[in-house]
Formats: sequence, C-alpha cells, structure tokens
Amino acid sequence: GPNGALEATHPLALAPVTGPASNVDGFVRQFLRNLNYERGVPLSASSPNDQYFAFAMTVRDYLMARWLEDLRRQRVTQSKSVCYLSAEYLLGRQLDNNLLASGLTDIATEAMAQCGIDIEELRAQEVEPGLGNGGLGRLAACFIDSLATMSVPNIGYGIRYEYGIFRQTFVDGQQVEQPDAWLELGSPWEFPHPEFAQTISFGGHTETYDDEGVTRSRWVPSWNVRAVPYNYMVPGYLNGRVNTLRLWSAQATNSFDLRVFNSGDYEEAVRAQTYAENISKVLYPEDSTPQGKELRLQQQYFFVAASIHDFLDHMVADDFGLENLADRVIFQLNDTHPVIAVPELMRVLVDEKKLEWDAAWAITQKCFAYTCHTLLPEALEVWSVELLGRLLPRHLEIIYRINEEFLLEVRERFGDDEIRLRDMSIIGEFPERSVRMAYLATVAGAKVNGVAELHSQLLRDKVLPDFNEFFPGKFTNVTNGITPRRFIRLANPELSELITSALGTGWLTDLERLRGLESYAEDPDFRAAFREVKAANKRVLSDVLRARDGFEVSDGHMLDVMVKRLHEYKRQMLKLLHIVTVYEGIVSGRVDAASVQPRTFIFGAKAAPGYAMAKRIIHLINAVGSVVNADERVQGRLKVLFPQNYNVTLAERLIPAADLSEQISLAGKEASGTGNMKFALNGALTIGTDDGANVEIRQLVGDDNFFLFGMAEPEVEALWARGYKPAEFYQHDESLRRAMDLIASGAFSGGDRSVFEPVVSNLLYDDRFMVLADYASYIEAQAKVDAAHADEDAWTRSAILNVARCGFFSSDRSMRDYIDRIWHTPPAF
Ligand code: GPW
Repeated sequence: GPNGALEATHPLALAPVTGPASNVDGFVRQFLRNLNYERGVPLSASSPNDQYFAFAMTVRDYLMARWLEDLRRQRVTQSKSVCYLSAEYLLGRQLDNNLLASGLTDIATEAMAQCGIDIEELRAQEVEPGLGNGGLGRLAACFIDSLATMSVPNIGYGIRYEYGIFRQTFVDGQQVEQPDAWLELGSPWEFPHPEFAQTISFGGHTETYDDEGVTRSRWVPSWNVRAVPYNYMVPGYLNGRVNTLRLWSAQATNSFDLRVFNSGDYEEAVRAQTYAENISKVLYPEDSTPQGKELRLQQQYFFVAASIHDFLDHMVADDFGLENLADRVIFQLNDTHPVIAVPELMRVLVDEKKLEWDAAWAITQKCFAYTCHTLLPEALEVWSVELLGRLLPRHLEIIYRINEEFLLEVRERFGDDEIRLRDMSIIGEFPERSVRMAYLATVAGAKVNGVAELHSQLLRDKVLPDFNEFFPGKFTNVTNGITPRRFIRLANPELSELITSALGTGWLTDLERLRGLESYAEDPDFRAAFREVKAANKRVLSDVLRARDGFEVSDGHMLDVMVKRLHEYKRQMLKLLHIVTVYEGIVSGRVDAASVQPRTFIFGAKAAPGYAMAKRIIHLINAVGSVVNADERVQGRLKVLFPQNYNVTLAERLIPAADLSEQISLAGKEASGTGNMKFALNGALTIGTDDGANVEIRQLVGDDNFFLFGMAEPEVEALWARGYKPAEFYQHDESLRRAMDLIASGAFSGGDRSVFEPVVSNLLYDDRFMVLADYASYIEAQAKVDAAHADEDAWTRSAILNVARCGFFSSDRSMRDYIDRIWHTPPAF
C-alpha cells in the first residue's frame, strides 16, 4: 500500500475498526476516554466546553466507521456522484442533528445523566456555523441532509469561512455588526486534511507554446495559495449513511512566502501571508446583491478550483476515461457564485489534459447544471472583464471562446439579428465590458432550473426567453424543500410525537404521509392536543426570548412572525404599516382596544451592512416597538418584539411557536422562499402574496386555509405599464395616510422628523416594490386573520390541514426531482 501501509485487501486494513458499544455504558466510557485523552482533563476539572467537545467527539466516534466505509465505497464503485458547489452552507447547530441521525439521543442523555452532566448545558455550548446569509445557504444545508438520508453519494463543496455571517446587535435600535468568531474555541465537527491540500493560482498572463507541432495555450500565474480541505460528517437519518461536506480554508504557500522572502522583506512576507489567508477569512454578508469585489471573485475561484481538482485527483479512477466524466460526476452550481468552475474545467481538459476544444466542451456541457435563485436583475452576477482578466487571464480567454462559438450558433439559427446577439452575448458591454455569469451558466449547463413553479416560468418567459427558445428542454423547475428532520423533528418534538401517535413512524422520511392527518383535523381531541403543542412551544419560546433578549411574551397572544433577511422586496415595511395602522387606530380612539385580537408581532432580520435603507427600516421597526410596547393604551393588545441576531438556532424556536406566517413579498420578486414551508409544516397559517412557493402552498392547503392578498404578477406588470404613482394610493386611502403621517411626524423618533423621512419619502415617491399599492388589500386580509383567529376550532383545523397537506415540501422530494430531471444518478448504494 501507499507508504508501506498494509494492502487494502489485508484484513487489518479492510474495514475501519468498529465504534464504541451502542449502549449507555459504551457511551460513558467513550465520553470519558475523549475527555481524558483528547481534552486532557479529568471529569472533575472539566469545563462545559471540554464536556461539549468530548461529547461531540463521542457522537462522532459512533459515526466514524460508517463515514470511512462510505468514502471507500464512493471510490470503489465509481458510480455517479453529485458534487454540490455552493459558496454558502447555513448549517445550524450540529449536535442534536447528529444525535438524531445516529439514533443516540436517548443513550447519550442517559449517559450524561450518569456523569452528572446537564445535556442542555452542553447543547448551549455549541456556536452555530453561520456560513451563509439566508435562504440560499440554508437550502444547501437541507439538500445535503436529504441526500445523505436518501443514500445518494454526494460531496458538498464550499468555503470554511473563519468568520460567518456577522452577529447582529442593536444599539439604540440600530444594527451594529460584530464579527462571528465561531472557531474561537475550535469545532469538534471538523477534520482538517492538510495532506490533501490543493494549490490554487491567480494572476499572471497567458502564452502560447509549441507542443510537438501543436500550438497550445497555457496560463503562467503570478501567485498562489494553498487550499486545505476540512471534512464534516453529513449523516443520513437512521440509515447508517454518512456523506461528506468539504470546506476549503486558504493558507499561504511556501513559494508565495519565498518570493517575497527573497526580496529580504520580512514584514512584507508576513503581509503576503495575511493576503493569502484573507481569501477564506469572512463570508460576504450581502444577500442577493453582488458587490463585484475582487476578494469575492478570489473566493469563488479558490473554492471551485480546489473542488474540481480534489474530485478529479481523488475520486475519479485513473482508468475511468475523461470522455466519460459525466458518468462519474455532476457539478450542481448553486446560483452563479461557483460558475467560474466552467472555464476552470475547460482549462483543465484543454490545457492540462490536452483534449481538443470540442471534446472538452462536450464533456463540460454534461458535467454542470445550474440553479438560479432570483429574478431581481440587480442580483445577477457580472464580473468586469478588467478584473476577471487580471485575476484569471486564461479563464477570460476561455470565456471569450465559449461566447464566440455560442454566438456563431445563434447566428446560424437566427441569422444576423444583431439585437438578439447583443442580448444573448455572455459578454455585456454596458456600463462596462463584463461577463454575465448567469448566461455563462445557462450556455454551459446541461440543465437550468428555477426554485418554484412561478419562478421557473418567469425565468423562461421574462429573464432568459432567448435562451429558452435556443435550448429547448434545457429549462426545468425544482421546487425547493426543507429537511423535516431539523425543522419538524428537532425543532418541534411535541408536534412530532403527536404526529407519530396518529400516523406511526415513517413519516419523517416519507413526508407525504402527513396526508393521513387530514381526517384528524375533524377530531376534537386531536385539535385540543394540537393546540396544547402550540401552547407548549410558545412557553419554550418565551423562556428562550427571556433568557436571550430579556423579552416577556404575553400569554394568549396570536404570534405573528416575519423572519427573513431585511430586503425592500420582502416588504417588512408593509408589515410595519399594518402595525402602525392598528396602533394609530387605538390611540386615536377610533378603534376600541378591547375589540382588537391580542397580537405579538415578532421580527427577525439582518440587513447587509452597506444597505442603508434596510438598516433604516430595522431602526424604524425597533422605534415603533419601543413606542408601542411602552404605551399603556395598547397594553395587553399589541406588542412588537425584534430579537437581535436571527439565526438558524432561533428559527428552530420561533417557527414552531408561530400562529401566523408573513410571506408578503411583491409578486414576482421572491424566487421561492423556504421559511414559508417551515411555518406551514409547523402549523402556522400563511398570510401571503401570490409569489414564489406561496403559490404552491396555497394550491396544496386550499384557499380556505391561506390568507391571500395583493396583486398577482401580471397585475404588477400591468400597473408598472400604466405608470405607478404611489402618492395617489397615499392620497386616496385615509388609513394609509394616517399611518404614514404618524411615522413622518416623528412620533417614533422623539419628535425628530428627519430620522425616518427617507423611509417615508421613498415609499411616497419611489416605492419600487409597490408597498402602497398592496396596502389596502393587506389590511383587509389582516382583518380576515383576526376574524378567523376568533374561532379557535376553525383556526386549529386549518393549521392541522396546513401540516397535513405540505408534505410535498420535504427536501427529500426536491432531491428526487433533481435526480429525475437533472442528475440522472443511478439508484443509491
Ligand atoms: F440572489 N436567495 C438567497 F439568487 O438567499 F443568489 N441569497 C441569494 O443570494 C440569492 C437567492 C440569489 C434565496 C431566494 O431569495 C429565495 O427566494 C429562495 O427561497 C432561496 O434563495 C433558496 O432558493
């Protein structure tokens, strides 16, 4: 074997040694061994962090044999693997998930009790890895959970950011960002493998050379970094399967140092090291708004180049035959962030493996598929030719050639239609020459998918219609999903128990079985039990918010929750106008407080640090909250809570306690949404627009169990076409006027009218997302919510039907769709 180790067929080398005994005694022994021999402390002197580490390591030890076996099998069988390329994985805490997946929860709980340790205290030690911004990153985490649970061979590739999404704090109601030092105390879940590091190059120039009579191109880069892989276990739910998440960390290379060392400048050498390590230093906190920053392109190329080389070097057998690469792997591009992988694979095949261009292109076009997650034009990534050419000169040449040949084909099909050619070119000319990454992905990908029916349709018809015409059959839909293991079983154990008591086990991996709950909606005992679950979840949330934020959650309130990134298109302002309207109605004496259903409004939202309007809206929500919560006249009726630093861990507590789910984006703007699915599956009713996956939720749960409001996408289009004048809505709607005037009056800013003036005038004179146009409809729908909530039994029936009818939104189903429509991977081993 390598390095003189035993051959793989030797009995001692064949299989990994088995893990600890699967009983309480086995767990205790392994835990103490880890505490003593890995942490180097006796139980009596161990800190909670020591205990957490030893505990996590023990869980790992149970999974390890399966993990090694699955890695081995992936190499031996050479059956097609899915490589998910994603710049973000918003994993959430790992401990409970890994306990659940390995079936160890009860044993581990008892084992800790025997050691005199409170397992809750251990749970609290874990810092969640926030290696993503929002929906896109969380989706990636749900997908890899489902693939492992479905025994599909998969490697998730991404970046091991040293700092994840910032920790949000409020100072005088305004967002202040703190670095997320999630690795400060180390992480027990990661396995560094410096021996499998890849060298990733940047800069320099290209040249042609004579290769035995053939003129070839090559890249002569000017600097490089080391990409060190860190492996994470991705255990399937109770199926003994463990897939791999491989995240890359940047380190300076020796040559990198040497070059500068030779100049004799020590300080410069250290600076150079810092420069290299900056690449994986921090997650960009912009969600859906690419900034075109050089470091960001470095991150993208860094992780996809490392991933492609890693897979080719270690996962593809030497005799596999590159021409068959698409039988071995599909690289799924999670939005455009990893699209620079396309020219990288071309460069490897043409420059390094010396394939003909056409052969290389044929392979490449089969190895990639592209998922688009947006419709916002400003969210579509473009890289200036100047920057791309400076950082990756050979890749730019390759992109030019791909574009040239593509436009030739377009010309053949459509003739010299210069407008169409300009519109379809991968290279845009205005405002500067740049590479349109979504176009590159569409041309290169075997398939292109949107993330909900409406989104995929708009993608075909509005965003990329020329491409849809040119590539018939390339466009498809896969509606997003969420993992029921984390978002039902772990987040809502009481509901899970209730479901199991009705349906038996099996539903967690076959979520359509929730249909069986429909008949229980008519059962008064079941409804009472369901209500009790919701009440218990509210008590849990109340404890969490008291400890975390010092909030008091009032009993008997409807919990009305809007949690998602702060973005104008998501329309937190619409929610706020509703709150101000109700508040103003009561304090002006026009509405009797006693007639208002008691409600607590909960917001959770981070704003991109450079997004001034989003930050102002956060400030305004907090300001309204302070005034409303302090006003005696609405005591016991209205409350506004905005816990800081909304993250996966908090979502797991908020969602199961919610009564009402706010999904109120302007129709045609939210690609899918996934929070909407999580709420419905936890028995909240949705108030929502006809947007993203809301459309499919409403179709499934039925109009009677969903509060629809607002314009549909064609009406939005029509209003733009007619000419949208928000001020007219303001003038013609007294209730809207009162709410806006109250904000403008300085009532929420100590009389200072200037603080929120930009928010108000933005709505009055611009209102890109038509908040004012949908206001009346929203207020009307909220009145229906109040009326419906007054009938407890009817509300509960609807809530149960939401759970029963949303099994479709399991990410297991999403994965089945990807397999059937895009990946065509064989049945799992
Ligand atoms: F702009 N999404 C996200 F499309 O969370 F790239 N971040 C992003 O940068 C983008 C999309 C991008 C979200 C969508 O906004 C949401 O509608 C969708 O449910 C989610 O991605 C998962 O598909």
